Amino acid sequence: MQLFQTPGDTILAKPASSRKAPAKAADGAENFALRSLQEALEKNPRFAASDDELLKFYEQMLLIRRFEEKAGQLYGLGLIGGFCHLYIGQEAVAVGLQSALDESRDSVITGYRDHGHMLAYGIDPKVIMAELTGRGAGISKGKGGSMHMFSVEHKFYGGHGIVGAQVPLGAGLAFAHQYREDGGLCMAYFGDGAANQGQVYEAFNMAALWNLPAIFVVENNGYAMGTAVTRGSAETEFHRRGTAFRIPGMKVNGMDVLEVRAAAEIAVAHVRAGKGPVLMELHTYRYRGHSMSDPAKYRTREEVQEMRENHDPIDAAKAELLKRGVAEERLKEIEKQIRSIVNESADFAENSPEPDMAELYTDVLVESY
Ligand SMILES: Cc1ncc(C[n+]2csc(CCOP(=O)(O)OP(=O)(O)O)c2C)c(N)n1
Repeated sequence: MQLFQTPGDTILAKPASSRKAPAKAADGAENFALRSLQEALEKNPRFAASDDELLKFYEQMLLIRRFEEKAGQLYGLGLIGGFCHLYIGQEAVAVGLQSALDESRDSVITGYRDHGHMLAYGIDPKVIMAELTGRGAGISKGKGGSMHMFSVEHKFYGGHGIVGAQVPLGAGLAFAHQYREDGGLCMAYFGDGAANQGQVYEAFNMAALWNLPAIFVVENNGYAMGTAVTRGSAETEFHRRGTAFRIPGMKVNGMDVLEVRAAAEIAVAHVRAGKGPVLMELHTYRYRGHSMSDPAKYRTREEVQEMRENHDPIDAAKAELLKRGVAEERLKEIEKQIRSIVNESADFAENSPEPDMAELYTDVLVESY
């Protein structure tokens, strides 16, 4: 059985440059407009990172990985309640894409699998962990938990538990950037499952019609909870789903942080030039269950193992750094520093008080309307 198009399949097996271009449609010019960004990526499929830049990506991905592992442990200990969706395996997506954004003006919005996007946007791990454990010092004052984190200061607009809701909200954020003429764009992430929601296409239509500065990102991790992409989607090439709205698409290997960054630069340049929205499909994989309560009966252990062993984005970055001659000692030092940042965030969270009772009624709508 063909599982889905990510693991071990064409996109991960071959670099973007060697992928076969589809036949040109009769309306060549229009087809080119929709494929022009993909073609630009195929010409230069990997970002030419300096050693320091690659080290930074490695460090950020490792921070997300270790943070998420710690969150998984705290969940097991009963210190985190409610839902918790881990991002382990998908780190290269948030790190590669957001490294191309300008944190001072660009906004980011995503679904419930949100910790990695916050860490990639420079948000303090302490306030994220405090939120996960329901403490008053948390980024949403301990009242939002894993799925509902938010920081206007960091232009991070959630953290949304309603599948797909972040897409029209993201279009709204993009509209605000355009209206205020602040030069920013909105990056709106959603999953392959969310991509089948009607509201996504209403948002695409408006975004294209109004030429909004939006980058829509499908994180195609192969599954919507326990439903494999091929079981739930008639069109599994998600990057093509903007075609009806004349939104150019890009298909990217989300397990290679340098390809992700190269793709991000192309998309950002397009949007900043006022050419309207872009739709990116990032092929990726989540190693853990959908949430912490996932029986994982829909895939084999071997499939997960194959991805971990042969396509891991952090291992790949590490191998590349070593190949470039970066000393192993330096990588070990980074690993050590990250462990201590993550441990500090867990200690901070565990030692922080729960929200004050008075907080029950703040930031909550209590009147009838
Ligand atoms: C409107 C709505 N419908 C259903 C759900 C239940 N639900 C939560 S996650 C999920 C699957 C989403 O999968 P995908 O978009 O692929 O994202 P992933 O979890 O893989 O990151 C569903 C159906 C929900 N939260 N909201």
